[in-house]
Amino acid sequence: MDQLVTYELRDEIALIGLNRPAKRNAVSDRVVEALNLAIERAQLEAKAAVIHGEGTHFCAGLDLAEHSEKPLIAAVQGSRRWHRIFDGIERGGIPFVVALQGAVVGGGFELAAAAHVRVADETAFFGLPEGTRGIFVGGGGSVRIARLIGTQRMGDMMLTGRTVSPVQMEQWGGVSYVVPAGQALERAITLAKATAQNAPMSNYAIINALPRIRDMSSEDGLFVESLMSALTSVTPEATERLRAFLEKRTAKLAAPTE
Ligand code: 1HE
Repeated sequence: MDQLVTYELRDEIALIGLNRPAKRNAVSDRVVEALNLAIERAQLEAKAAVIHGEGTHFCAGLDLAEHSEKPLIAAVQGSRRWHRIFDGIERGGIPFVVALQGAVVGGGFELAAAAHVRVADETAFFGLPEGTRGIFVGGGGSVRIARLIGTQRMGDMMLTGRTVSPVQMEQWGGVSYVVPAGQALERAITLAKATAQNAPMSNYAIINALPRIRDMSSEDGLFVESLMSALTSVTPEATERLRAFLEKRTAKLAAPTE
């Protein structure tokens, strides 16, 4: 049987592909478990990861055929399972970049929101049709998507069932890069490689401290920031990288080209 989620380790970057294109990569229980295995494997052996979708759509969200059969308690437990698995992306040990094309819908958008960097191509469209389907988000969207684009915009998408273009989504803060059709995966890999060059402790701090500090009071956040700042500074990687800059052995920053 075909793998529901593909996995390839390429130059220390894990490429994780949703691979159910005939069902527009709809996320069934088996897909979410396969995704979990791929995420755990990536955390062990890769320096960064890219999540992408096979076919013309990134992900049509929750598998509605499977979901419609579920009793109440199984639906709650299923949602909590998505939460734990997506938390392993957002607060794991390595950066995740997501490459988006076609439908980025419902649970597909929630998955994308758990990644650290989002790249969409011009064919991408975003939707939260939960209102029209008689359900609610269950993959962490009410926390992550609401914080990315704002509760009002998320509520608008859920209530009206509208779809949003990648350019609009970039203006709203839901994606960071919009690229020509067919180029999202390539750009996502390039960005993942860039993140993989960082000191591991810096990446760990960025991934784990930032979302926690967001949930703290300003005073607690600043205190935790000072500890993370000091901790990262005393690592051998920081000592070497700072010295390399001062001795002009490393590249300077340059103004953006686009
Ligand atoms: C599916 C699903 C799905 C497609 N679950 N089977 N998500 C949605 O409400 C989105 C529903 N899907 C769509 O609106 C469209 O399928 C798409 C815009 C994504 C793609 O359209 P298209 O014309 O390319 O494909 P299609 O012909 O609609 O679908 C191809 C097949 O995939 C078809 O099955 P077939 O057996 O008739 O070939 C569809 O039934 C199937 N398919 N999407 C199951 N989602 C953790 S809570 C999160 C809550 C949500 O995610 S709500 C959003 C659910």
